[in-house]
Amino acid sequence: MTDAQQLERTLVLVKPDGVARGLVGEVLGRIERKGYRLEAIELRMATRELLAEHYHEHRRKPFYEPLVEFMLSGPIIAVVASGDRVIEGFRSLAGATDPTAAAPGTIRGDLARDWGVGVTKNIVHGSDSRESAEREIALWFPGL
Ligand code: DAT
Ligand code: MG
Repeated sequence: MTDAQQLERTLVLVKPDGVARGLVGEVLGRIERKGYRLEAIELRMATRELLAEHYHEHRRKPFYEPLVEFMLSGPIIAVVASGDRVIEGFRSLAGATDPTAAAPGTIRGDLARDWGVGVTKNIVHGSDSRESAEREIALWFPGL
């Protein structure tokens, strides 16, 4: 297998808490300093329909409705980043889902905590597999 076969794209979202707190530059800077390439960036409001597709796997979970309401609470930065093993690499930069438990040095570990609303406000989303990445990129950036 050649290195070229590991070249991937991932969908990153800076969630409404990250945008509201002025952390867009911080998140994008970490992606760039790690050496990944930014392929597309857009500031936009999500819609209920888009989030229903994006979070389809979580639709029956108890946190689904609060999660969707949170994701609709303000603008989001949607990003496509590329690089070798970027899907795994960005998940590593992001840290664990629960920001209280996320390791220091990670985006969530350094910049987020439990604000009394559980683990919902954790600043970023990153695709978790090649299949999810391609599905999510097609949702947020049709035609890219
Ligand atoms: P990740 O974003 O780390 O991939 P996930 O896909 O399991 O995590 O969940 C999607 C988002 O849903 C997550 O970023 C925050 C929210 N979430 C997950 N588990 C939760 C829980 N137990 N309570 C509240 N929100 C939760
Ligand atoms: Mg996930």
